[in-house]
Amino acid sequence: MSAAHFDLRTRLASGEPFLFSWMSIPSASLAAQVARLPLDGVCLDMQHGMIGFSDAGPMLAAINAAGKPAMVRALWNDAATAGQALDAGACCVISPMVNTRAQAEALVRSAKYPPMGSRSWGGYTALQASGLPPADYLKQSNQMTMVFAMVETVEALSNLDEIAATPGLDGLFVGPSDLSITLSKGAGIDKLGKDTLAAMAKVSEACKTNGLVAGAFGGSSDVIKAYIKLGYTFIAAAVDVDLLQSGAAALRKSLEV
Ligand code: 3PY
Ligand code: MG
Repeated sequence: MSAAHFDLRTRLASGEPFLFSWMSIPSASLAAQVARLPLDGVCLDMQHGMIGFSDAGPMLAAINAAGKPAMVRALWNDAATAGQALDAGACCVISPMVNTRAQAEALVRSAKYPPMGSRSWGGYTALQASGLPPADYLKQSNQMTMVFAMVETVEALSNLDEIAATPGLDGLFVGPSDLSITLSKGAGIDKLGKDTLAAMAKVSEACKTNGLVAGAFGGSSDVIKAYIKLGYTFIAAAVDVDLLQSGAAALRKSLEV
């Protein structure tokens, strides 16, 4: 593995919680700053953030230049997005709304080179950043990059064992907001609700059984602590806009007399 590439797989294999920031604002300058926060990596949210692909390229470069792992939450589980994010220098793709084994298999196909999948060749940026000759990059890339399927619906829960056993998948990533919305049939969002936590315990167990990394969107310290207790280690800790808001609120409060 080249020195230029952050070895996320080995870091996650340690089992130590990996807490990363989650960006919604499309700015390479801000990404460079966020990468230097005391968190373990940066994920660009291309689903609900305002980040398009032409924003993501320079943002991924800025994060990689800071020596932090750069990740992408894709817009959707389509055939193109995972390969495109990996080509642009992400070391990990998190794909939303993976509800069936067939969708999980399609995700692996788009993110992994043969024989594991059918990712198309052409990772100009990632190849250059890896510092590897093309033949070595081809051989090592499936190992150097990781792919997570988001489990965030009742349908995905009902197919959990088949999804978790998908060859080539590296982890599951729970979206607790969508999960609690579908569990409650739209009644509300409850990231620490009894049903949400019970479902998340099952996902964590399925990860253990299948040698996958258990990931989830946290967002606040009480939620992060609860998910770590359930065995989750790959956790989105905070969103850029929330960090700005909470920093300003804390400053304002500290100035109250
Ligand atoms: C969810 O909680 O549904 C997510 O997708 C996290 O952003
Ligand atoms: Mg979601």
